Amino acid sequence: MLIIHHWDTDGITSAALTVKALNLEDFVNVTPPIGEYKFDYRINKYIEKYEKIYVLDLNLPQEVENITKETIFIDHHIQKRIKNPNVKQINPVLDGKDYPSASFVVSEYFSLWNYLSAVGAIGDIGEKAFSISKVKKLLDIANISKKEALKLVNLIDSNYIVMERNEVENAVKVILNLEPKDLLEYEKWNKNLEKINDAIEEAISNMEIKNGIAFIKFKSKFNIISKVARKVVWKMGYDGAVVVNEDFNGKAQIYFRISSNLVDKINMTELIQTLKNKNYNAGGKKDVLGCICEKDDVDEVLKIINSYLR
Ligand SMILES: [Mn+2]
Repeated sequence: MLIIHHWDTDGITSAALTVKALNLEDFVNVTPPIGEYKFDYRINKYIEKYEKIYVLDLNLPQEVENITKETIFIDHHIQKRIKNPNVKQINPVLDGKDYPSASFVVSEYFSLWNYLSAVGAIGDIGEKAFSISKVKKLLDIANISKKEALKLVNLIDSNYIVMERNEVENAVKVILNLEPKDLLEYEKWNKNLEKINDAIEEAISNMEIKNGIAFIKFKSKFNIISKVARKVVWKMGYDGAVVVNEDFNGKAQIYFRISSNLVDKINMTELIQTLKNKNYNAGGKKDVLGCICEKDDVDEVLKIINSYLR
């Protein structure tokens, strides 16, 4: 049996819950290349070797449409129905229900609820998850405070933020083998958090402010750009942040976040569409834009963003 899961806390806790529910002594779990929503050559090679596949918290219905192995596909993203009869798609969102996380869907499917079900939900929707009574109850039973639960999410997510695919995969075993209190002290993950915080601080130290908007340029192999922008807008109170990671493992990352006072003044949806029309890999929502591009294209993308700031 093979488990393929998302690289974030929800994906990792969903995988651990599945292993526990099926009482697997021996299991193999893999995650797609971090940041790329597709099955790569390595994952496809693994699929060939196994008879039964679980796909967890990955909004990739197209990747299993031609799969020939028995597949259980568990998710909570809005997605199309999978037509392949080899695939059993468990997604309550398809029936109009709302689920905070794949961990909740997995727990319901196997009737196995524990603190990992809650941690997955906190990973996906943040502090909002504390208003779900089941989350509160599961944390109480395990004697975990809200603060500790948030720290657990940061620790588990740290593996993908530092871009270590092997460690993301290894995290499933770690959380199955250690008690929550030991996870909070787990040295490697705590070291990750230190490295991540240092990289964020260094990025923010190179900040220029124009008309209330922060402009930041930095170079880091870590996937911290959204954290940098959130910190500048949500914690430091700037109206917006235009952040560029000039060397993200060979590519450039651009991120533009605006505060709620600017949402009515800057048409982010149109800006995202403008970039997409020019064939840039861009996406986002009404308050945030993310784009990954070649280093040579940074100036043009910034020019387009700046035209919306006037
Ligand atoms: Mn999820």
